Amino acid sequence: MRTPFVVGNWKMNKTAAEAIQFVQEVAKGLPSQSIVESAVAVSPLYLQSMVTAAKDCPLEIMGENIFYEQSGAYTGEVSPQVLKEVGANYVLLGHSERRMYFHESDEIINRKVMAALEVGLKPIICCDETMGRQATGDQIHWVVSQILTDLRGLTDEQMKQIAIAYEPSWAIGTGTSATAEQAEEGCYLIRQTVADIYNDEIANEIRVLYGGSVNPDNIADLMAKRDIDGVLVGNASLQSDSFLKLVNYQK
Ligand code: G2H
Repeated sequence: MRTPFVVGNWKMNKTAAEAIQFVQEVAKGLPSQSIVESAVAVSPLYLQSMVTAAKDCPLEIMGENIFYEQSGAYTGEVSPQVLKEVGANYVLLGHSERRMYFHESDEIINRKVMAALEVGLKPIICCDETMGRQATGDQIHWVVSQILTDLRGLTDEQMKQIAIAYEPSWAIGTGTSATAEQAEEGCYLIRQTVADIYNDEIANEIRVLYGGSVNPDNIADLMAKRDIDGVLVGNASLQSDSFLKLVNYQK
């Protein structure tokens, strides 16, 4: 039984004051015994303050990115061990915006996955897909080749610490989500790839998320699909009332 996972991704939005206000509002509306796990990926500048503000509520505050070394002469980078030290348990890796604007390759993402696991941070690895690949049949090659490299060298035990998010680039921030069927197809492909590389036990245990214009109106249809265990949400995670609706999608 995989625990449903609703993950917000704020990207480079919100001030420090707005971030604390969000936690206070969400803490009032988040059930303490929810069967849905919730997290929000935020700027490292105020992550620690948010962790402190969220100490009595089950909301996980997580990172949006890390570097692949723990410390050293890497000006401006975020250390995995420090992110863990200040209270993050999860980190997003390989988001399509990291791939597009910062030229992150799958080799780099793989090094980041290893660095996260080394300090007990659980990675949510994003796998993107550009427009048209589903229609041309190139989707399988595209998704599988990312997964093969991103997961290179991970042991069975390490695999149980990760989640993978399927995020078609054409659905990101556009307001046009993939249909539930398209999203299921991508998530199923990822799970099958994990089964092929590892085994059915790991493939059945690992959480696969869908991301791309998820909102309170379409989340229930997406979450009803067999291979979609969670969602990664940008715009609709920014406001506390919308985020709470996402977490309470079953009601
Ligand atoms: C995809 C998603 C969050 P949005 O990037 O990762 O953003 O929900 O705004 O499409």
